[in-house]
Amino acid sequence: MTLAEIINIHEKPLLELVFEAAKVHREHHNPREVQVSTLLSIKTGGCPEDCAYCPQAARYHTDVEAEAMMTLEEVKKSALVAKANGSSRLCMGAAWRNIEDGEDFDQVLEMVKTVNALDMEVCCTLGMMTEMQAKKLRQAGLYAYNHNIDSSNDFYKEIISTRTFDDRLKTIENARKADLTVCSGGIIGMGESVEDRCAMLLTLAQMDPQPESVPINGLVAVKGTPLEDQNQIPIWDMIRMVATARIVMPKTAVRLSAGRTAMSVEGQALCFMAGANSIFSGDKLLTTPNPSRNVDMEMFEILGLQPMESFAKGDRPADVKYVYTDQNDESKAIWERPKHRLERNVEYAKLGKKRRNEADTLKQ
Ligand code: SAM
Ligand code: DTB
Ligand code: SF4
Repeated sequence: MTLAEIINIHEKPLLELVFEAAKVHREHHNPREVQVSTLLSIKTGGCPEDCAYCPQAARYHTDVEAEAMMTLEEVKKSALVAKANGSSRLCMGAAWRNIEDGEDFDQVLEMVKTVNALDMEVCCTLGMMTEMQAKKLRQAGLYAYNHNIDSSNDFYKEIISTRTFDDRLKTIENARKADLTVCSGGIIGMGESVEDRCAMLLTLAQMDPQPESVPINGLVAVKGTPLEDQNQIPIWDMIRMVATARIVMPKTAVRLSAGRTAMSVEGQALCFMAGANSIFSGDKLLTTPNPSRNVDMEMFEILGLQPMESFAKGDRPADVKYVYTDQNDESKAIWERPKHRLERNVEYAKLGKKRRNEADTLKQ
């Protein structure tokens, strides 16, 4: 597969593209079933990275405050609610650059065990991860690891400077070495070109094996981030992206992810037609709004869709043979720490501070 081939697919007349994607979808999936995941932010805000889209980056002045990690009890309660509401997967997110061994990680391992025991698929998105950390998560019962490549290798440098595209690929490799399923996708609407979008799909499609799930996020432009003024992407862009992902990754679960509050039911219907077969459910993503469960259930009813059972695509993680401890950890990672160097973000952070100072003065 080449970039030119993917661009060719992406640029087909829209209805031909949707029709072709719908055919591929029906060959590999039950078109009535949609996998439903619930997101849970177990550690919100205060992140040291400079991802230009992210409301949780400490350096931007958004409404998100840094919070302490959730307790095991809180996680269990949220998981039970998610399960009762028809979610087959709980995805726990932390605003970390990478996993650090220690108390917090041990607590996450307990969370994973607890949710796995509820017969739910457990997914985590905790930033960069070593092979040993991945194996410990797997041993605790983790089913999937989410780590997005976010955009093309080229455009990545425009939105994040505190880590590299290759760092992202390395973590995905580590998840694979631990026998975890991989969830990796990206965001559209950050100012990238069609070529960047297709290059992102090419990187994902060339992974061997291809990711089991690929989230396609429409940028949620959050006030206080450098991307706050980005225009909402037209629904047609989302449909094209979903359809192209479906054609180049026929077996993957293509997840219609962030940005659904701005999409009509008709728009989402075309995305499902074009091969989307997963969503995030619940009125909150990690920190931003998402359609409520009732709104989504009404949409499912209208479209004749139903939520998928847990582990429909694979076995529940069985007990693994080995016990991974720090003693047998030969893979301690020293992640590269490129300097923060995105001029636009530096300027923006300054502007944010100025704005905050102005607001503070007004309050006095
Ligand atoms: N800190 C970890 C990391 O970066 O991998 C995990 C959490 S991070 C919030 C997970 C993903 O959420 C990001 O990779 C990005 O694709 C997505 N995301 C974050 N902010 C977003 C926004 N404003 N709009 C759309 N997607 C967003
Ligand atoms: C993914 O691709 N999208 C989800 C999940 N994986 C972790 C996160 C979307 C976050 C949107 C912004 C927020 O709510 O903070
Ligand atoms: Fe941190 Fe992840 Fe947000 Fe980047 S996307 S600022 S790494 S929480």
